[in-house]
Amino acid sequence: MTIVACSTPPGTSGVAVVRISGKDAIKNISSFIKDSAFNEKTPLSKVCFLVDKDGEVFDEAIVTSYVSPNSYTGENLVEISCHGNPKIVSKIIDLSIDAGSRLAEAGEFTKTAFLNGKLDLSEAEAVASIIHSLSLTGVKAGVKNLRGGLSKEIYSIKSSLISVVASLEFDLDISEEDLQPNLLKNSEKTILQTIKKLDDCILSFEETKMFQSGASVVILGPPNAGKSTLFNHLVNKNQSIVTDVEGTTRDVIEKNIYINGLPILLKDTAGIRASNDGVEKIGVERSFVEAKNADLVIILNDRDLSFGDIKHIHVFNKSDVKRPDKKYDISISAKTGNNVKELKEVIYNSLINYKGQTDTLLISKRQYNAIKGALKHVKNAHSLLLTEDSIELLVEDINRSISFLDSITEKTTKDDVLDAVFSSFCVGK
Ligand SMILES: Nc1nc2c(ncn2[C@@H]2O[C@H](COP(=O)(O)OP(=O)(O)O)[C@@H](O)[C@H]2O)c(=O)[nH]1
Ligand SMILES: [Mg+2]
Repeated sequence: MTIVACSTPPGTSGVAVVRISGKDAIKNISSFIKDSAFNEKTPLSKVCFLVDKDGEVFDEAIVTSYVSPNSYTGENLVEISCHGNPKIVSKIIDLSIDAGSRLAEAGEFTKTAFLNGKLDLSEAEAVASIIHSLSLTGVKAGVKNLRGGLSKEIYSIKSSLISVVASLEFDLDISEEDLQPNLLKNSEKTILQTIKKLDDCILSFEETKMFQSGASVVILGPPNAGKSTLFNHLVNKNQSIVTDVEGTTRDVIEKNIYINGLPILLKDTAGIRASNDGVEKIGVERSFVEAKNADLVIILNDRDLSFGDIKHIHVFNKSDVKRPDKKYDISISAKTGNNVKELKEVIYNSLINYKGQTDTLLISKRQYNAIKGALKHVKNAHSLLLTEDSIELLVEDINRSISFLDSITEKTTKDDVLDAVFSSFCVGK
């Protein structure tokens, strides 16, 4: 089946790109390209007139054809770069459909590329990550994986596990009681190295995720601590109302900022205090909900407030007029801006404290879950090895771990996994 979609965002633009992919893609365009010189043997890029059914020219476009298998999708593929008027785009799509194609679903071009073996699953996920990442660091992680970064690392972990299984099984075949003297020791070494590598992958994931989709940072503290003043200073705007009347901020106010390239959704909240005012009370409750879901809480001028598991820093504000009575992580003046630059560093370092022990970058929750599954079974295998209980069970655990690793790169896979991966794409990709 031949599919068609616009690959550029909807609306008016300088140029829009319509893509057509499928066995008949090149035949398909001949119905609306004047004097088409395209054929299914030679790729070609050419300025063409686009004509409607009456033969009237409705646009001049650059048309590029790719011949199977040398295209993004692996099929015959045509890209039409027309003027970015939505009327022109829909005319092209209509004419292509009249000539036998159908509208592509979200991610269908990349899914086709995957099904034709042009990309493995981790590479296809990289495409989504490149498109949607909120920071250049997130984009770079995607590009690395698009070029096979993750797949290579997974293959290398997998092959060392396979070698452990192979040698254990070989020995089992010879004699169950009489294993080679160094075999278990060597296997343990490989297993421990694998555990370390998988642990590193998991540690790096949380932070890669932040570079892709941003971290949420909540400012919390008593009324009048200067939360809104600090918020305004960090977002460089008078966004949040600052007064010396307690209880001014009642709703959560949020804004996107970047610190060292890290996308952050910064949130200003209502001051934490007991209040009889119904609206303010709801505001205070919301402040706590926000804080509980945050990646980092900045607690302003309240050394006694703490948040257990949730990352938090204690910041002393109004250093221009007061000295801290207790030990805070940092002392600032939101009003004069004193030490706010240093506070930004503290925020960044609190969020990103993993200093990258590995190049492997997981970029999706699916990959993360697979690595966790693999890790669980390698750890099981390790405890079985220590007790020297059952080599068969040990081998089984390693095999399970290998299947989890396989699911990351898999060339062909179950439909539900495929749908989960490709539904996050935009139409036209
Ligand atoms: N001297 C001084 N005053 C500040 C500072 N930060 C905030 N304020 C003042 O403290 C009052 C309350 O500030 P606001 O940002 O509304 O506090 P919030 O209730 O925590 O949001 C305002 O009058 C601010 O001008 C600071 O660093 N130094
Ligand atoms: Mg406020």
